[in-house]
Amino acid sequence: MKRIVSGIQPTGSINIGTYLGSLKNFVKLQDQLPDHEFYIFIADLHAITVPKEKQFLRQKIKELAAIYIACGLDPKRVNLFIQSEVPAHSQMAYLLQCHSYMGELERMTQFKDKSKKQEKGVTVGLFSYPTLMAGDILLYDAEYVPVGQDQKQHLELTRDIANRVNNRYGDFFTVPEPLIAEVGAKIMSLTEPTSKMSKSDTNIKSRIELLDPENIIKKRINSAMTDSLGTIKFDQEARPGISNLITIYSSITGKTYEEIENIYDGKGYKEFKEDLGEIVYQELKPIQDRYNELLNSKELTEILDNGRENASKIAYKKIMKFNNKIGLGRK
Ligand code: AQP
Repeated sequence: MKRIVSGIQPTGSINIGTYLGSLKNFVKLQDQLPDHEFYIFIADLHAITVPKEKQFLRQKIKELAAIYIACGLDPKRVNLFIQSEVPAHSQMAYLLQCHSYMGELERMTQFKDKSKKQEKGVTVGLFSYPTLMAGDILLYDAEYVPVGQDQKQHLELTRDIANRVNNRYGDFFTVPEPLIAEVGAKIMSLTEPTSKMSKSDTNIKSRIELLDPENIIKKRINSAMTDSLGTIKFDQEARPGISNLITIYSSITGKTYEEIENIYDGKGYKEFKEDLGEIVYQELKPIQDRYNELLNSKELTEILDNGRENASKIAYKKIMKFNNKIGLGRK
């Protein structure tokens, strides 16, 4: 059976960047690829690479689990689980660290960016993050990994590690391919449209969170940075602000950039932003309703228990085989 694996970190409240770049794509794929098994997880081990307060982390793990299902993941199609509840992820990360080089990890742009932002010490976990991600994927022999543009470099490293292990010990890992959403692969900050919209950006106005109320959603769109030209035209390089809003519009409605430009030909930012605020609100409203039903439900606990059982079986077998392959333990 072919497999698809992906995860999201519970590092904050999920915003429309993660939703459009990742979550919405998972939901589409589960319907488009009925012959694939899905392993989707809450990447809590990744979340602690930058230290988190205990209660905050617990809350965000639970929220993210409910959001996954509220966004339309079908628990009959998808094994949803919490990464730390399947210990093989940490074990595989260590084994892959022993098959990776300092130089290749030092080149990772996410490490360079995130380590610069750390006021206190940078953890070894932040440095070795890509080997944990490689383990997440290779444990399940995933064929495809749906990710946003920013994770492409980590996926390339995963492919390099998989090829290295395969060359050294004989074919063992499936070499995965990235699946990047055509539109929405990189949603930018609303206040600084040349940077990615991020959960941990200290400026709350930079994003719309999936659980934001109607008035906040509309306020954030209205105050999103644009430029003084006033026309609705896509030009990523020269006009990143309006282009980002057009991308959000396009990835929710499915309309092309050209169709959107035609609709707003001769109209200004005010009308465009008002419509976009309503479009985003209408997209998020049913997700919020379902989220509230799920958050403290037995249903959610059962989904996570089931996901853990199914993921553990595969992951445990793969770790045991890898230990054996490289000569660890007893035969
Ligand atoms: N702004 C974005 N546009 C498109 N895709 C995005 N993704 C994240 N932000 C955007 C994609 O969502 C998946 C899960 O991301 P993640 O939470 O595991 O990691 P991240 O990319 O580090 O997300 P953040 O929000 O920037 O988290 P923090 O602030 O904690 O570092 C990935 O596939 C990602 O590409």
